[in-house]
Amino acid sequence: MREKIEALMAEVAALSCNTEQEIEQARVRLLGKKGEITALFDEFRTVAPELKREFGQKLNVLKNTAAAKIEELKEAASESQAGGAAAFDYTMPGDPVQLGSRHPVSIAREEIVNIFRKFGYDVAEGPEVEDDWHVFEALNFPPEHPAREMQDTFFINDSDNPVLLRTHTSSVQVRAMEKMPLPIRIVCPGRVFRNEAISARAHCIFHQVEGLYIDENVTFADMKQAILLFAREMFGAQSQIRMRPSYFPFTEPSAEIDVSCNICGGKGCNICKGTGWLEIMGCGMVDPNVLEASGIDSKKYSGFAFGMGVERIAMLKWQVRDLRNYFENDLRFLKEFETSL
Ligand code: 2NM
Repeated sequence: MREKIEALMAEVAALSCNTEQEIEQARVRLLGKKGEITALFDEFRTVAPELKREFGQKLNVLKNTAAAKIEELKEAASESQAGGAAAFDYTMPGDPVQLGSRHPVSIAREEIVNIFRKFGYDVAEGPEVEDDWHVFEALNFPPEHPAREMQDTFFINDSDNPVLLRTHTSSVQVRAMEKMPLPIRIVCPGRVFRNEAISARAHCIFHQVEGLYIDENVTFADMKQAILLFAREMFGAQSQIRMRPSYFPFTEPSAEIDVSCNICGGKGCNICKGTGWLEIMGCGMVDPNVLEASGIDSKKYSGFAFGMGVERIAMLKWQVRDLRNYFENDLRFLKEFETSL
């Protein structure tokens, strides 16, 4: 028995086969049901009791060595198959590169900004993390205004001079009024943050484009014409606008702008809920207090400002029914905009 074990040990050590078929044959010959090592285990039952300990150990070592060797050969074989020059066909075409597409919010923001650039507006950007002055105080928000409460605004800290996330991009326009030479004609695209429950119509993060024009003798009529021309570029040449009186702390007078429904042309449909009109933005003449807070002489200068939500404009332009489509990244939704570059 000792000789048989030693002979098989030597055989296992010398074992060399390349193909998976050869390896499998070797495994069956040694370790299979009728294999040579298996046969030795049968023979072991007849070994004299005083030799059982020695032979038992040797047999186990043989069996484990053989099994490890077979595994080793298998691994080497599969590696050489995957990496071997002969196995890899370099003429195979590669996997196609999956191109993404522009997000509808990006497409809409770009379109809005480009329309105003064509009108001669510059683009200004500013910080998302702001202070109370640029978001509220300089914009004529009274101290007790609800937007200043924790429920509506995300505060980063609660010191006397709080750090907060901007709730509108008007803060960028305050920074522009403080720094830029007059006249000022800018649009400010960017993310804004409001502490709101997420629904089909609201989210705590959304995108705005706000505009500002300050010069001598800027009038309400100038504002109306700029917005009408914008609406016609964005929603079609047939578009009409109407104004409804409104209120914002930073403008006086203020108005809400509706555009005639681009689906039914104003006759009334389920998109405009039968009214023929869609609300697209707020606007107004910049309050003299706001001009003065940024160091602009309100006797000499006047201006108008407006603000719109990019998600909302995209919803109206492309009939997106639920705001949540914008951040779920469902490819069936995103691919709808593949050609709208
Ligand atoms: C709106 C509506 C009306 C606005 C005002 C200003 C600033 F900085 F000039 F005071 N920026 N944006 C404004 C005015 C924004 O959004 C609905």
